[in-house]
Amino acid sequence: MSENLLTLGRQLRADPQAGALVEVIEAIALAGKAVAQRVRRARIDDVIGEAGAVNVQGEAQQKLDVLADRLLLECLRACPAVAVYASEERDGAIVLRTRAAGAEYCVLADPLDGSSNIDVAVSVGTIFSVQRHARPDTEIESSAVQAGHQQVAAGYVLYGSSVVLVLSLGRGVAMYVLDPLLGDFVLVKDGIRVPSASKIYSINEAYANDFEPGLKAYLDWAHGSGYGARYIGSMVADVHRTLLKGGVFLYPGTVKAPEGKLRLLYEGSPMAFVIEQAGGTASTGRGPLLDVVPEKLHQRTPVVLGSAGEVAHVLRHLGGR
Ligand code: FDP
Repeated sequence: MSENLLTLGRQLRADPQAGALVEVIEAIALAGKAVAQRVRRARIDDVIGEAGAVNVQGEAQQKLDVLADRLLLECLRACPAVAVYASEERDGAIVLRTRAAGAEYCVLADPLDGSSNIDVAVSVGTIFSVQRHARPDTEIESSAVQAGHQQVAAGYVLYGSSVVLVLSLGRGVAMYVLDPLLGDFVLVKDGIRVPSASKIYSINEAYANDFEPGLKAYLDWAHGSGYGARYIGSMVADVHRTLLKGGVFLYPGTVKAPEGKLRLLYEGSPMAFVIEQAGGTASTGRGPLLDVVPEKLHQRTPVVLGSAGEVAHVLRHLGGR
C-alpha cells in the first residue's frame, strides 16, 4: 500500500516560484490521466487505427491522436492562465484567451507521440512545452513560436507499464508516477541527472544508407567500441530510457529528409529542455537545439540528445557542436 502522498499538485503549490504555472501543469496532468485511460482501453473501445484524416505534416492521424488532442484542448480551455494551444495535430495555433484577459502562457504539445505503436501495446506519450505569451495580443498566434531556451516548463507523460510524468520548470527535472490507488501523480524522484556516459545508441539504423558520412563514421566507431543499440521507435519512450539510463538518442536528417522527422516545437525543444535540465546535452548536430529560432510552428529538426559524453562522441564525428 502506498505511503507516498507527495502529489504533483501539493508539491507545485508549495513552490513559491511556480505562480500560475501550477494550474497549467495541473491541466496537462489531468489530460494525461484521461489519455492514459483511453490508451489502456483502446482495443476494448475499438479506437485503434487511422482516423481517416491527415495532419498538417501529411501524416495519417490515428483515432487516438485526435482524441488525445481534444482532451488536452478541453483541459487547457478550462485553465484561465493559458492563452494559446498549439498541437502537432492542428494546422494553426488556437487562441483560448488573451493576455488582456489575464492569460500568460502558450502550451505546445504532441498529444500522442509514437501513436503508430498503439495497436501493438508499445509505450506512447504526451510531450508538452510551456512558454510565456511574450508578444502583444495582436500577434498572439506567433507568440508560440519561440526558441527552446525560452521555455518555462517542459516534460512528458509516458503511458507505459506505469504512467510516468516527467517535468522540468527550469530548475532540474522531477519524475512522478500515477498512483492508481490515489488517482494522482506522486513524486518518485527529484533532481534527476542523466548518466554522463553510457554505451547505448538509439537510432533507426535502417536509414543508414541515407545518413551523412559523419554519422555513418560514428556508427562504425560505436560498432567497434562495445556499444549496444536500443530503439523503441516511440520518441517519448526512447528519451525516457536515455534520461534514466544514459546513452544517445538520434533522429537525424537523411538525404530524403534533411531536417529529419521530428518537430522542433512539439518534440525536439521540450525533450532538449528536459535532457539539459538533467545535465545532458541536446544538439541538432549543427549546434545547440535550444538555440534554434523557429520560423514556423510545424518546423522539423534533426535531434541528437542524451548523456553529455555520448552526444560529444556523435558531434566529434559530425564536426558539429
Ligand atoms: P510516430 O510516427 O509513431 O508518432 O514523432 C513521431 C515518431 O513516432 C516518434 O515518436 C518516433 O521516435 C519516430 O516517429 C519513429 O520514426 P521512424 O519509424 O522513422 O523510426
